[in-house]
Amino acid sequence: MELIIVSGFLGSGKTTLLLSLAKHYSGMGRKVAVIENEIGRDGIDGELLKAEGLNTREIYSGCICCSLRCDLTQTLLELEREFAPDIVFMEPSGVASPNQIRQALLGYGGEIDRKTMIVVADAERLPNDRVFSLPIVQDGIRIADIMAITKTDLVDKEQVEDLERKIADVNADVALIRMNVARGTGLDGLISIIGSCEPKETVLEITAKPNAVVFAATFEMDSVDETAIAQSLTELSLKLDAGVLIGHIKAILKTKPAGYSVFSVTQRGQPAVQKGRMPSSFESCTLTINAIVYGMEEEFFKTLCADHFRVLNAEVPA
Ligand SMILES: Nc1nc2c(ncn2[C@@H]2O[C@H](COP(=O)(O)OP(=O)(O)OP(=O)(O)O)[C@@H](O)[C@H]2O)c(=O)[nH]1
Ligand SMILES: [Mg+2]
Repeated sequence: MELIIVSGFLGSGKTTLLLSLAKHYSGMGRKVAVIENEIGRDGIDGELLKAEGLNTREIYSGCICCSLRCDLTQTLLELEREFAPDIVFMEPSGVASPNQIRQALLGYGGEIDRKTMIVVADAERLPNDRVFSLPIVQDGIRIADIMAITKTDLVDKEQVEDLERKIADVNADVALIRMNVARGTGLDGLISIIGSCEPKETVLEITAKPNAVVFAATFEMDSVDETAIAQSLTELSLKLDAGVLIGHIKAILKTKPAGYSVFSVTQRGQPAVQKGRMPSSFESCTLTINAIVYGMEEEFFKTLCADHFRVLNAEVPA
């Protein structure tokens, strides 16, 4: 069994990339499974990947190392026993350091032939010094086997080159690949690097401490207005002080019978990026929101979010 970890800063494009890779390998006849490590009780990325037909397990241990280790090893063992995949993709939550994931896998008793650590680097936000210097980002660069530089379509070439230089200053050995994941640019190159690279087993002594704050909630929706939801996520980003660093403000609308739409805001004031397929009619619908930021007091952020989303014609859970 091969394990491919797709790690990286919040909102950098991990799930989008993982989905493309998983579809590629299952299209080649490989048996693929996914482990999603999410924040909050109701997953967003896991729901999306399941809706896309992938065999997906979710773990909600956040980034507390010992519970993450137990849940991760148990889920891997279960997958091995019940499904015997050729490849397991794992997406750690954007607040779990990739170093912690590697530590959590030390001493795993099952059979993993190869562990590749891909760290996703968002060309739009990573050059920002405040993001680049976060311990979690520095850890990722230092232990990555491959860095996939995403969102190269949103910035000019100089910014990408600049980011590549900054990354090389921290880790000169890491393999770099430029990507526009939405379009599939760079995917073949990445697959070829995955096939040829020799993964390392480095574990750093210092593990980045997460200091992000999280608001996670699921609402039952009486009616659905996708435009209002998209606008609401952008408006929330604008209520945050300029000093607050947005990790990812995201949401999934999920209907019964099957259908979904996902929304994503990664910058202050950004119009939400929306993807998915909502059916024309449905029996019921839930909205799961997951907002993670750096630089705010937790209770204040949670209250701000709960008050903000109350207007969405939704039943706010206690
Ligand atoms: N333009 C562009 N958008 C991208 C690219 N890769 C990802 N995105 C967008 O970036 C947003 C965040 O992508 P996700 O895949 O959800 O990011 P993530 O790292 O899984 O986010 P978390 O799990 O919340 O940390 C989505 O709106 C994606 O469509 C890219 O290469 N180009
Ligand atoms: Mg994700």
